[in-house]
Amino acid sequence: MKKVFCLILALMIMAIMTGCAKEPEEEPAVSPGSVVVGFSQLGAESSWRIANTASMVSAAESYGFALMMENANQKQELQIKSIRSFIASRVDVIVFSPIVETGWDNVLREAKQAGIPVILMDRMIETTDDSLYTAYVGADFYAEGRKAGEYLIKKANALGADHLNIVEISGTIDSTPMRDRQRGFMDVISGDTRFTVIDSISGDFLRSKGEECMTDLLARYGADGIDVIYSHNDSMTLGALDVMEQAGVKPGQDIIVISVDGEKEAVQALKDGRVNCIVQCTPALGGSVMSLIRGLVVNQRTIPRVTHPVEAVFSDFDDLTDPSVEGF
Ligand code: GYE
Repeated sequence: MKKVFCLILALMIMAIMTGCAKEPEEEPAVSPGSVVVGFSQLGAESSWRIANTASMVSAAESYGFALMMENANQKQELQIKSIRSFIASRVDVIVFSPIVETGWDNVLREAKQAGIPVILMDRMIETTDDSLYTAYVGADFYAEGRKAGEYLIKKANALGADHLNIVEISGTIDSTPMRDRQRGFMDVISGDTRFTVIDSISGDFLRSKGEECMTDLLARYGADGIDVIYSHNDSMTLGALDVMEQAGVKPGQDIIVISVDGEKEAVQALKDGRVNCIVQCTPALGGSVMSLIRGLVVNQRTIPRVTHPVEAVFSDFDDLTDPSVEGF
């Protein structure tokens, strides 16, 4: 009898304790600023990047986290330096958007030794040691590349085209979006003999380089030699549109233009018929990142390893007056 009583008592105490340990999901369990997030942004190369930085700043603010943010101006050395300074400052978590995929193991080992978790935001790294980061939040760039290829097949079918020459204006060499947008696109179109990729040059995700690339391409092949432009982001696309129009070429009609991102100016160009397809890539990743940080640092929970946002495709096959066709 005594034993049964003790057991019931123990169970009651456990129930009370677990009840107390549970925290409501939505309530911040910390005082404002007591969680410090070190964030290394890679640069300010595009409208996408600027919107992404703004998303991180406003999400950190609404979660009550202190954000130590540094911008690396497109230089990997500066990102490594920032990460080292976050380690020295003993931040609670490090978030960074790696400019390229390789070369991070040493600095991430230092973060691991210091017991500071790392969340990759937007881009991935290539490493043999998966314990060097806790989670990745960002787009599925391979899927984006595939969507671009699938659009092109649909377009070629609709036009009844028997052969199309494609030029690719790629993003920053060896970055995840560059590698995977290319791979996804090629995997979809390469078995189809109607398509030839005649050239691929990098515009580093910059509008100014998009202009330069387009100038080179027109000089090399002439407008008649190019049927399709596949550009890895809107900033480069917008630069290329300017150059085409100055040369008397009608983008969207004379040349099929496929782009990625979905910034306002590009979505407008799609509505105006100067772009044919935009594969959406959202820069609004701040909310997901901060929510993971709360789970990991504040509530000490295991967090999902990979989080991909849901993304759409907008194209000239859609009703572009639909209010969901909107840029950031
Ligand atoms: O598409 C481009 C930016 O990594 C998803 O980087 C990002 C890419 C984005 O500069 O505009």
